[in-house]
Amino acid sequence: MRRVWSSTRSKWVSLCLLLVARLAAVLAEDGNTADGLLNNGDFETSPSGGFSNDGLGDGPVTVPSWKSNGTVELVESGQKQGAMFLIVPQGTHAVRLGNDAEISQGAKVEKGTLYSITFGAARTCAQLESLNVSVPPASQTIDLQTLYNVQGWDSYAWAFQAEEDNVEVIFRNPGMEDDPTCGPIIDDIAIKKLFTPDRPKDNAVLNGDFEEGPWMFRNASLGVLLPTNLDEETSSLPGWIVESNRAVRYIDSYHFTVPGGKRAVELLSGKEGIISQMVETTPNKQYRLTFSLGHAGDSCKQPLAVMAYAGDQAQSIHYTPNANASFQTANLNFTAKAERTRVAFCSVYYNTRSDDQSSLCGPVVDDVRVAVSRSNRNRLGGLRLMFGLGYVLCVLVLV
Ligand SMILES: [Ca+2]
Ligand SMILES: [Ca+2]
Repeated sequence: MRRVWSSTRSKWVSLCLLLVARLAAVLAEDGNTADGLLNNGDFETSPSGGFSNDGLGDGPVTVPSWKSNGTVELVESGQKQGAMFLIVPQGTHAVRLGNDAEISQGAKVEKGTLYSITFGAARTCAQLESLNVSVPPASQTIDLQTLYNVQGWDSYAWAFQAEEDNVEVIFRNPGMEDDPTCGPIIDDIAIKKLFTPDRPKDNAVLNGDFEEGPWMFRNASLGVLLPTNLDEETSSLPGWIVESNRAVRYIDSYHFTVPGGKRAVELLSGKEGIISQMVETTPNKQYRLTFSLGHAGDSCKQPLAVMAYAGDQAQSIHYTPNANASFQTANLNFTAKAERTRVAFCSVYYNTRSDDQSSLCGPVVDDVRVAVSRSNRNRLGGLRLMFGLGYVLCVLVLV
């Protein structure tokens, strides 16, 4: 009896040991920073001495999980600066960066992999406010001048290719204002590992359905702005670049109307917000660009229209409101002139929301496809049929 018990126990012990070993292996393999909020990325963790309510601190404050340098201040919702209420994008706390101040946090990533950082930012009192986000050596300064919505803050995304396994995510205010406390407020900082989807067989467009993109918080309802990014290798929206000086908005189906799947792009600010992609084509072949054109369900004032570009063709297409559908399918035929053809979209108008009269909005684009046009295929099919018939005839004649 005792022997049976002891053998059962030893079996359990070995099973437990195996499980522990497996768990340790899994943890060692995957110690990488998980997708989502960085440690205390929402700045809601209380510092050891508690949140101080007295506004300006003396020198750097301790922000749990972050290293800080310069005038960094934890701000609280309801806090005022002069007559102005400070904006806290999410929850009740956020961080403000004074002149040349920065905060940083280490992240474990995979060398050679593309990541996107999503963060919320609001302006305070500076005239030319901007925010530098970097994962050295990659760095980008994002202009916070344009207010895209009346909430007073926005979410932005920025992507980088990891050059090391351990990187430092840094946010810095590059500004130099007379009032050192005038600087951007940041909040809700998240990271996401990006995948470049495979190019479908019958579509030359990569990520044409926009399903792969930056981190979006499930409870955040403003979408994520994609600022200027000319490098297709490091785009938060794999395959696409934002080639204009203003941003386009990445939207989700939880808070907006999206033609297909869970994600799409809302074009803002007329020709100042352009997304584009270079697609592979065969010169002199005829192609058809097809896409979904719709509204985002955000009370955007009509009319909505896009300018679609494919090679040397350009066409403006108006969205026709239809009670039964939130989008329509549009297309544009073109003949490829080179092995790479530029496909691009921008809004024809400067639209704003009808409820607040000032938040920027615009037409929604989704499910972008570039395929050899049917007439071309039919012609090819016809040629093939002719050759086939000719071959059969030849064989018959010879026999
Ligand atoms: Ca917060
Ligand atoms: Ca989609």
